[in-house]
Amino acid sequence: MPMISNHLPTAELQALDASHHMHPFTCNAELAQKGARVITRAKGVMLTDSDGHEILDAMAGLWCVNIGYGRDEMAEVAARQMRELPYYNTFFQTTHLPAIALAHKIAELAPGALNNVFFAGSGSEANDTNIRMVRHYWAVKGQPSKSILIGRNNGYHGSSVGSGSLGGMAAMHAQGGLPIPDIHHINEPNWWADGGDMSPEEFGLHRAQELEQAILSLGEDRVAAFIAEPVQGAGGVIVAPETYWPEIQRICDTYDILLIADEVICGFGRTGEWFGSQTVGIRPDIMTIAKGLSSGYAPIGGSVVSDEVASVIAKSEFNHGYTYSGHPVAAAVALENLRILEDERIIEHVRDVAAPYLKDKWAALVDHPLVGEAKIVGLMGSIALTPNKATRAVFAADTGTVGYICRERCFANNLVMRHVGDRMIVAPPLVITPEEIDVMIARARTSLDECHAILKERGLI
Ligand code: PXG
Repeated sequence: MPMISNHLPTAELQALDASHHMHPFTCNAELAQKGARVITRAKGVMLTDSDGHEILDAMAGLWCVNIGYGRDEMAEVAARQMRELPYYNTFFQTTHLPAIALAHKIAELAPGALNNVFFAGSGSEANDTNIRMVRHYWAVKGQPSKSILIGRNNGYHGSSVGSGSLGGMAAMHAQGGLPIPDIHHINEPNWWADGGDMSPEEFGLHRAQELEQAILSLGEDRVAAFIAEPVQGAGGVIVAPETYWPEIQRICDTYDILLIADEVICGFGRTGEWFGSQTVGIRPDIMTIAKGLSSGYAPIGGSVVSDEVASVIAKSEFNHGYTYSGHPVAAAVALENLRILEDERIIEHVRDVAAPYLKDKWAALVDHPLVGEAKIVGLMGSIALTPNKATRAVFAADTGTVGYICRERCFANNLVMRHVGDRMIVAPPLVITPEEIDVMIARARTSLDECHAILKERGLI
């Protein structure tokens, strides 16, 4: 095997990568032709690649590096924990300090009666836990027929068979036999795409009431839970109209349906509160957490469970768990991350400084000829690209063609801004400063201009 190091030329690293590494959510044959961009180091909000480019990471990795890159304290805590106790399980009547302390801390931070944590290695695993836990909860309560979970089209809850089924990504359901039985989906509250002539408020109510219709048609005695992201992330940063969440909460209360808030993206400060549920004003029975829990420095996720649900689950053995549930190194790293978020008042920074500063500049992007709407909550934002703002038209080219062109311009301008279809999205590290926000917006505007010129040149607009 060759010595693989940063000192190899980029083309060689790319060839080695293409020869053995299968990338997730990627057409690997196409990538092999092009070569993956090799990221070698990172600090704060900036990535460095193998050619020495400095790239502003407006996606915080995959929406996870909340405290920013390159924090030495995190490395030190990981090394210390590896020396002291690199691994032990929590299955057979044992526990360890990092798991005890982290569960305690999460219970302190989580709202209401969400005082119990079941650890997993990722958001997908945690949502798989949730499927089994809510079904088991109703079974223990003598209502085993309550086994259906309702999710939303275009929602994202992970990529395993269970969590991918909860999600409503058509492209994922098309591969590998998803969804599993007893998962149902309702439509998402995406006013820009689907609102037609309704006002956003009318539309929000209308889409929330789809949950009530689904419960009534499936049968109240068949539905276990509803799962949704407080702000839909991977679906394109879709912010529900204000009427939506109060109605969802009412419906869950009325029909005794558990509410699962998937906080994998929204949790740990992204929306300007500790949890997105606080921002949108809901009282979930379970929250899914991952990503920002450790700021991506170690893989860890979990389900934060209400006292009521946990007390029912506690009555008998729940035959479920992962080798790495509560992994001591990951838990210690997560605890240090929470300490940094708290001590450095990073959530206050989002709420009082970064989000208000970005909000105006983000909203101003609608002045650009390609931008139809600009939505933002805390530090997660999206813009809808359109050939005609007034009619909220879509491009004649296949969905995502224009978004991809724009994303490629961003990349060329040293900005990581993603596209979901023809929406462009950002979710930078929470520590981003106003000066860095200026750089982000300037690069985004340049990229939008270049994209606009390309669309004209190719007759796509
Ligand atoms: N829930 C939500 C809301 C997520 O965003 C998961 C669960 C699954 O977490 P894990 O740790 O199993 O990946 C996610 C993950 C994208 C993208 O392209 C988003 C995610 C993952 C990969 C890609 O935006 N979100």
